[in-house]
Amino acid sequence: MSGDRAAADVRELNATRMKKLLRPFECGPIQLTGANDALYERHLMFDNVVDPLAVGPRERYEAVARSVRDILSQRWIRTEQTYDRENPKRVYYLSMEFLIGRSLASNVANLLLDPVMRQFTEEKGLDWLSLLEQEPDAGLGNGGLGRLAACFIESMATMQIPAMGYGLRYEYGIFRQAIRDGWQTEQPDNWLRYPDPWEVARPHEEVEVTLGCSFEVRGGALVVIPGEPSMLVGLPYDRPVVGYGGKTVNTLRLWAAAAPHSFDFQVFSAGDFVGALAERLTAESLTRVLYPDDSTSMGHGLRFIQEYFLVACSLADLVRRFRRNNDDWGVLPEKAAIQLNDTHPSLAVPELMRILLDEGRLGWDEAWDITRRTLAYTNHTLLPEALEKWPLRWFEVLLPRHLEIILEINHRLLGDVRSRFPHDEGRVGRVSLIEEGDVRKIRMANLAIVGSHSTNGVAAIHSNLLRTVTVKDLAEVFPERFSNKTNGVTPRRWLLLANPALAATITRAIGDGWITDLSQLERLKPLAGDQGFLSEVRAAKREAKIRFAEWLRSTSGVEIDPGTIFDSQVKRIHEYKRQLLNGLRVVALYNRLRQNPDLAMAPRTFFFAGKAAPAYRLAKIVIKLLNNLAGTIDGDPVVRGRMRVVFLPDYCVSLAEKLIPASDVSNQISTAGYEASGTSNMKFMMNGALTIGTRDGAAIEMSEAAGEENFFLFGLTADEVARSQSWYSPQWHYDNEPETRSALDLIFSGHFSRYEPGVFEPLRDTLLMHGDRYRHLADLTAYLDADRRLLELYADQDAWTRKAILNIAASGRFSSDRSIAEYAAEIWDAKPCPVR
Ligand code: 26W
Repeated sequence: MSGDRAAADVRELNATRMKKLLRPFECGPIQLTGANDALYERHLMFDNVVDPLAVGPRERYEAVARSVRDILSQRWIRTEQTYDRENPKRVYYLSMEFLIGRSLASNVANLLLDPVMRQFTEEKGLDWLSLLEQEPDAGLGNGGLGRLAACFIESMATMQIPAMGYGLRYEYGIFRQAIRDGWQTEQPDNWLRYPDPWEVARPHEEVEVTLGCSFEVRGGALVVIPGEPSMLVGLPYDRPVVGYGGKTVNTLRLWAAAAPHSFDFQVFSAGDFVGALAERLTAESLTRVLYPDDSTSMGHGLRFIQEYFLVACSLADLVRRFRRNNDDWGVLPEKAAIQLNDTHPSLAVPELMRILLDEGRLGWDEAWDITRRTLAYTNHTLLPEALEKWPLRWFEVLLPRHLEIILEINHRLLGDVRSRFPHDEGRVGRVSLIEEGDVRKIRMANLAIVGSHSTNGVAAIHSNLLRTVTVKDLAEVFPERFSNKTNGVTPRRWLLLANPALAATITRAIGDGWITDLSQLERLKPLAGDQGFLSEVRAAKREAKIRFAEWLRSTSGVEIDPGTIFDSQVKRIHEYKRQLLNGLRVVALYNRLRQNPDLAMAPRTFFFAGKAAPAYRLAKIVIKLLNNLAGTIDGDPVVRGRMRVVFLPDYCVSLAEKLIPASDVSNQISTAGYEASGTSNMKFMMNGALTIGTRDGAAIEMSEAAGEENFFLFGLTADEVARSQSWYSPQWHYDNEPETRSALDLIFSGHFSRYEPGVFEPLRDTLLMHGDRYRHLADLTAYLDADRRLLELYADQDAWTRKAILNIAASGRFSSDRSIAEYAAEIWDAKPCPVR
């Protein structure tokens, strides 16, 4: 059989498998028996030991959540029993972040309990929406990578794949952002202050983790005591992951660090009882807080230990489960697929080797073969400063055995490369797991690629750049390992739950099959010409906008007009995402209105939301600028009613769920080649927003799916950006483009910072003085041009809505069910295991 033929067969097989995985299943409602009747009252009274009439809203939320958990617990147990009995290949998704947000509404919806809940809350006189607001977001992630993990585990449960998420139970999630005088301030996110009804501690499944040294946290800094091996305990806390239809309830297992029970108080017989207890606190401090950096690897020792802790706990746990049902180590790759969410858990490579070599007593070659066939790696960023590299010295102190293994892997790798690419020492240096220099470092991406059978990027352009630029030399050594898996988002949370009006409109038109088979949205395409459907979709958007305006008014007092265009950019604040470019657009439009108050321009509300890493100075100045734009423009009578700028503080999953359905315009304006995929772009598209953006990340595939004529694309391509070093001159744009110049002049004249002279000077420096790596000014004119086209279209409401419908209809590919079907068929070889 020819190679082409074989590849075609594999593709066909994968396609059939994927069809099976995606097949919608029949799912009847959960039976509510008499036993469930009084669940709520019982929880209210016995959990709180209080007169049910005297409880507050938090207790009511907890009692409702616990009742829902009671209802799903049988399915949860049954799910694990089924897996245990049938011993299928399991998928383990290892991630330092799971940005899951709230659970009550999504669990109720996925259990198909909505009608029951409606009746129940009515009977009890409860207000469902305010009940939901009682639940804090589980903000166990920074941004896209963490939210992707949350969408993926939901899809895997819906598709009945025997999967488990492994992460850390941070006591404090991503900080809460408040804006003071326009500046970001950070507050601790104490999301576990009250007992969390969704988590179940599993003390009998705790695991032990050994480190090559002891450590303490003093004044927030890590103090390592070398040469004194120490032990930590990982306590699992399980959270249910309810699949749509409620048939499968998988588990998200989060590890909390603790000191061992056998903690040696004898050592402190000198009488330092209090000191000994303080040490216990040190162990617990390991999972205290999520590192709030996305896209810079800051090299904190505590983060390094966190990463090892996640890996050690999760592998010990899954290996223990594997050994219960299998006594041959050799079948591990047939029973477990471990997906590494970025390099953060890539210590899994030496850890699995250590287990197989030292505990399994296997030889190197067999251990290596098993390790590689079990592990797979997903890359989420090309930014060089985000690629993790840990000092070799840290391995010497903390993980000496792992270092030994890594050095042996490297020795064999370099030997191989030398024999396959003779006289190419440059390549040898670049593929090496070790970066030489003053401080020798381990390149975690190289380790993950070499130690696994699969490396994927998260959108077509990203996977190509990864393979042909970022890790080119390694990709030429192992070309067959590289593939693309374009991201997706769960339509249950991001359409069904977040946008009830549009979801109902869609269901009326094409039935509800789309909920588990989003490709069915294609059937909306012909309806883009149907006047009745057009007005229904328009009404749904209007409803979402009113709902959002109402929520904003009641929670913050800010009044916005649902009659204006809602134009949003929501995501982490980062130079490459170019919120600053959007700010320049806003200033340019503001200038147009100031110069010509009679200008016909549809009134617009510009929304911004997003957090900056606390140490990212420039990103914080961008937040300050956006807030000052809001303040000045709001106070300017000339533009009143024509444009507003609103910075929504504390961007989180729950805010996204409210704003995205209400948005008309989605800004996806990263410097081309920098945004690996983006996922909010997909959520906006599903919710009928039109995208104005650059040809970057998954937006490229989105525009291909919808047709470029239904997108507002502009700006440099990734190729052009890559080759722009030679010609890019910010000063040229300033000198030759009147709108660019007047926008910059207005900002640096102090118009938006009357009492804060010089606050924005650092922005002038990055935009004009230092060659601006992110090419803001190269794209501003094109952005304004695309914006003009967008406003023209908006003037024709039917034409606008038609394009919105064509976008919705083309968004089916961007369901995380499709992504997961691809991972399952092409990386994991995992199949559904229906719960019986
Ligand atoms: C070590 C510090 C650190 C922490 C997080 C470095 C890098 C990260 C992530 C890789 C950043 C991230 O969230 N990347 C985003 O991943 C999404 C899911 O694949 C993509 O959609 C986004 O484009 C990408 O920026």
